[in-house]
Amino acid sequence: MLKKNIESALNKQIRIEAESSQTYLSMACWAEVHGLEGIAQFMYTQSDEERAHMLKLVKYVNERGGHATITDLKAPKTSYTTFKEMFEALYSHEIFVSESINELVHITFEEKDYATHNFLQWYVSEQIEEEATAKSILDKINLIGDDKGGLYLFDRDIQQLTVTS
Ligand code: OFO
Repeated sequence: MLKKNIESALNKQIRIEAESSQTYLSMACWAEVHGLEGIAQFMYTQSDEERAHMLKLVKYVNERGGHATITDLKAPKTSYTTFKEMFEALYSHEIFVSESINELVHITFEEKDYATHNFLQWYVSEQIEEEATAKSILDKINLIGDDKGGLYLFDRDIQQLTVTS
């Protein structure tokens, strides 16, 4: 049985994952209307992954005798000035999510809830991967700068990333 404070911390994370999914969906739309199919596909996939992260938490809370609560969400930003700005937002969002997961892990440790502590290790590893991906994309975008041809090629490259991951 989940303790109340763990249940509410997990519910907070459910909301964060849902908001992440919406944020990446919104980025996908912005990329798509700007003609960058590869980037759009990458963001659609990210959005689906975040929804899967949310569902995994939902199931866990309900299975452990808690109640996963589905709430309204903060509306994501709908447009960006540049692709660089969008990928910076992606990277800082993933850092924010990692901090939130760390905080959650900390609470489970303090409460001696080792089952939840163990469950959350999957998220810890996932965040290492997601931060690394976001950082390497941002590094590439920084190299490209304002070069339109570079962005075109990058859009093709990122499509491979979506297909192979
Ligand atoms: Fe990338 O946020 Fe989920 O875990």
